[in-house]
Amino acid sequence: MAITHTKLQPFPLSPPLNYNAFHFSSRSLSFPRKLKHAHVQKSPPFASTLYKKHTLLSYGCFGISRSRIRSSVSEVQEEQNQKPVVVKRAYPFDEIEPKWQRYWEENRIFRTPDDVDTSKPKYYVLDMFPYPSGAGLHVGHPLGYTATDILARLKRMQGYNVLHPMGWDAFGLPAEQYAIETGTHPKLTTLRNINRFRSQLKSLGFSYDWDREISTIEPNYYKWTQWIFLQLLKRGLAYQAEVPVNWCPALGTVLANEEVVDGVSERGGHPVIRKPMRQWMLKITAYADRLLEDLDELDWPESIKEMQRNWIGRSEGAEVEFSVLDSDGRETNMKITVYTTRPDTIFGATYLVVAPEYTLLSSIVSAEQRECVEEYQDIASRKSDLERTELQKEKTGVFSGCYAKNPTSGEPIPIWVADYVLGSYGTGAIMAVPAHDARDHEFASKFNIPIKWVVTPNNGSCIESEKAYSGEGIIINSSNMEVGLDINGLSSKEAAYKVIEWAEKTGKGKKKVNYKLRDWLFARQRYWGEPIPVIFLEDSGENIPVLETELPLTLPELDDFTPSGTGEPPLSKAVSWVKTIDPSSGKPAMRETNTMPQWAGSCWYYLRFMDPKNSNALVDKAKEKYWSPVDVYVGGAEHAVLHLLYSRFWHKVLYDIGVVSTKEPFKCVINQGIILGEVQFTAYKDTDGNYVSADSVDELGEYLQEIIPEERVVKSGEFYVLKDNPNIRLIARAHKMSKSRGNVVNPDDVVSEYGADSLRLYEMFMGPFRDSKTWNTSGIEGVHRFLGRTWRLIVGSPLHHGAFRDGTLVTDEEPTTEQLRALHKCIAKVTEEIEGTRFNTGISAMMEFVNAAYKWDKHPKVIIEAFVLLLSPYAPHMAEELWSRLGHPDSIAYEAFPKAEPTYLKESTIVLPVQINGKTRGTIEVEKGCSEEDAFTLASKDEKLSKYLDGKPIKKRIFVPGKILNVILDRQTAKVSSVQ
Ligand code: ANZ
Repeated sequence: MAITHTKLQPFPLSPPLNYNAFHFSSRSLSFPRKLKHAHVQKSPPFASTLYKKHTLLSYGCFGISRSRIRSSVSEVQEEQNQKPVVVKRAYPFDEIEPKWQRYWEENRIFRTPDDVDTSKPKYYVLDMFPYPSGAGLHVGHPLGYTATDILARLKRMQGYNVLHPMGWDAFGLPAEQYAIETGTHPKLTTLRNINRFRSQLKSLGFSYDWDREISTIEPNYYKWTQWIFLQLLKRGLAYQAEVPVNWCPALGTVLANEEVVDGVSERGGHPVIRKPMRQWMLKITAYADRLLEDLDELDWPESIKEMQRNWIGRSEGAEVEFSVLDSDGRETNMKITVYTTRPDTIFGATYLVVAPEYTLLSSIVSAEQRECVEEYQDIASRKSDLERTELQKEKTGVFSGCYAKNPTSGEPIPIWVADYVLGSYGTGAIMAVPAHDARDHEFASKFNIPIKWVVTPNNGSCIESEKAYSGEGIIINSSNMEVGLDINGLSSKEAAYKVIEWAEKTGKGKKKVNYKLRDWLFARQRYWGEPIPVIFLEDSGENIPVLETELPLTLPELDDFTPSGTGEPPLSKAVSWVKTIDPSSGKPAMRETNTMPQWAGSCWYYLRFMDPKNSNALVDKAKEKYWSPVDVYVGGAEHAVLHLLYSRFWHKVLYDIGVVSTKEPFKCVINQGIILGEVQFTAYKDTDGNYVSADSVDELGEYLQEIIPEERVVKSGEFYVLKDNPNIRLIARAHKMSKSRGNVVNPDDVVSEYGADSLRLYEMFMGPFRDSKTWNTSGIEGVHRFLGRTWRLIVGSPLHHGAFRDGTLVTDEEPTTEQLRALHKCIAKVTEEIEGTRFNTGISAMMEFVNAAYKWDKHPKVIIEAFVLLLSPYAPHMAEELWSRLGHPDSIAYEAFPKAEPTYLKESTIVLPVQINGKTRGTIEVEKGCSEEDAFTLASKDEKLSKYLDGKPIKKRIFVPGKILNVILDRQTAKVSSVQ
């Protein structure tokens, strides 16, 4: 954990709290000038940042008050002997929040009944469940969780049955690595982390149904993960294959991709090679078309859909055979089949390339070239596919020593081995057309291979250039009547069609659809994962599924989690567990020692939440039918591809076998933006130590950089400059929060300082939900003040001893039309904005309402009650407290959400410009049908306009109803009267 969580207790809160300090009204009160640096020094790092920020507070933010006010957050007792700071709160959130959290828990307020209730519509709102890491919650977590919580609370109040659950994606590498380092069982670490996460989430007041909590590491959960695996196995969708893995000889273990950095192990920096190993694979490719087609119906961000389409990577083309030639140039019966998406360019194929791992390579390579080909293969085995296919990387390759025949031109062409061709895509071999493919062009230019132009753009230009022309066009140089093929003059499309037709007729090839999507490697050489429920007979090696009745197959206890050193997974050390008997034949057998990848448990957890305790089925049919699909699924964009694709795949398999009733699991997916750390300011200095303005820093000069504390910075126009030297412009940057930068904000600290409602409100107010935003502590202070102001509006100012009166200040009066208008405008806006997931503007509407309400003498109960209902999804603790003070014995959570009445939404006033002697001097707000006389009376009372009108004789008034009031003063009379 980056920041130690220490409450500000060294500076005790003297009971009872003196809330008087939080009055907004007093203009004369100023913020204590010198901040308590005693505190800054003694307090934990987070607290010190908060306190430093007070010097920069912009009190007028969020339209609350323009007047300078005394800190509503903290007051500093300034004394010469530097007495400790007393932290004060804008309202007693520290009493309210635990109280209501306890109430919700004890009364299980958010429990979704087990039985299906079809009398009401349903709403299933889901968060991507977290991996309970040792670092605890990050402020990024509550961003998505607050949004879903607001939606859940709104929908409950709108009469829906809401499913809003939480659980843990709890298998994973960090716990296992920690176990290897310390010998602590991963389960212990994981459970400890889960407990911490749970209590942190509870402290934020999220309305989860905790009775439905699930964890992927619990046998009664992974029983069903294993069950799904068996169904995949039964349908031929799980199979074994030799697949290259990241093998680290020095560590004697297989590494996950994330443990390999630049070809070496993250731990120890040892070389890692790609080595084929027996692995379980899942045939996701069998679902490629459906995964692609069904994307169209989903209400997901277009960017994610596009990423999924690219990942699936469907391409249409052809497979064409090229015969390998012997040393005399005669065709042998060896063939190389290439995959191409541009059969129209086939006459331009001047060489073939096979991937270094191409299976036939050793049988075609010439004796002279064998050694250098093998050396090349060895080097390529250490590179990842990504490194190999990077466009910018210089192309490498070796000649195989042999040739093939271009089946269309009849010409012999060399066969090269190059790592820009991947063994795992298409056929692992390509026909290279350097004139029309950039990679081939670069390669051919480097190795002096002929380049033959066969496509010309429609306008006939740009041919034989320095670069490949990869567009479509008109075919040239592409005719050979000996083989019966002439495509000259055809368009690329027509030519491609004709080449495929010719290849199919002559038996030289066929049309082919290819996918980038690979089958899913489903085995890990790890301890901390779900055991794969398969045994192998000792005599034949045949694999036999574990009987469904024997599930769950639980993970055996193990004390030693270190890798075996042979590549065998750690589970192979559990000898008595591994050795077993096949129940049907009675033969000795060995259990599978690979485990499932972390993705497995998260593939279907949303289904288990519908029926978490069912021991007879993964999910009850009626429950699934009622709750499916998930209505809104919120999480980070980092899961845009794999998690969402894998769970869609499993869901479709479950659909095919009748376990689920919908084709897709998640109707709507929303990605929250990331939260970056506070903006950091950097100044440049020259070698003499003088500041240099950032705009005059050139790349040639040598500069030192200095981080400038926020209190030394001011904004000047669009830029940030040094306060004491505004000519020096600074660089302002926000970085991703990370331990190493020390800019991680711990939500616990924010909660103890400002309360959960303030954190929730702030995270929603930071900016549009989907955008990236920067953390800014003074922003929390702003929303905290808003909550304090709301509290005082309804409950009143603190009594002389600092406590608050019971009940509220509301009256039983009938509301005025003005009050009803303000309220219904707010209802309409808040509802619309929550439903459109524009939570920030929903808050602005509530702030506007509170501002307006402060101007009223009386606060009728009906108006205030409706406002408290509106506030409740955002700031549920405060809303519960106010609701109960308003005399309601039950929780606010299931009260009807207010509905806006259209009659009060019509704008009844207009803003009328007022001119004096033809010059616009101000505006007045008037009723729509207002008369000239009323408009004039209002204008003369207006503070600004009255200066111009006051006592002066008027020559003429020009009034255009609804448009303008122009007052012409009688200068003549005015002069005379002033002389008299
Ligand atoms: C000849 C050609 C001519 C190509 C031309 C392209 C342009 P997508 O769309 O991604 O499927 N290719 C085929 N298999 C490959 C492999 N295993 N590794 C690397 N490249 C491979 O791309 C298909 C195109 O990528 C194929 O079409 C092939 O090059 C190359 F003007 O064939 B083409």
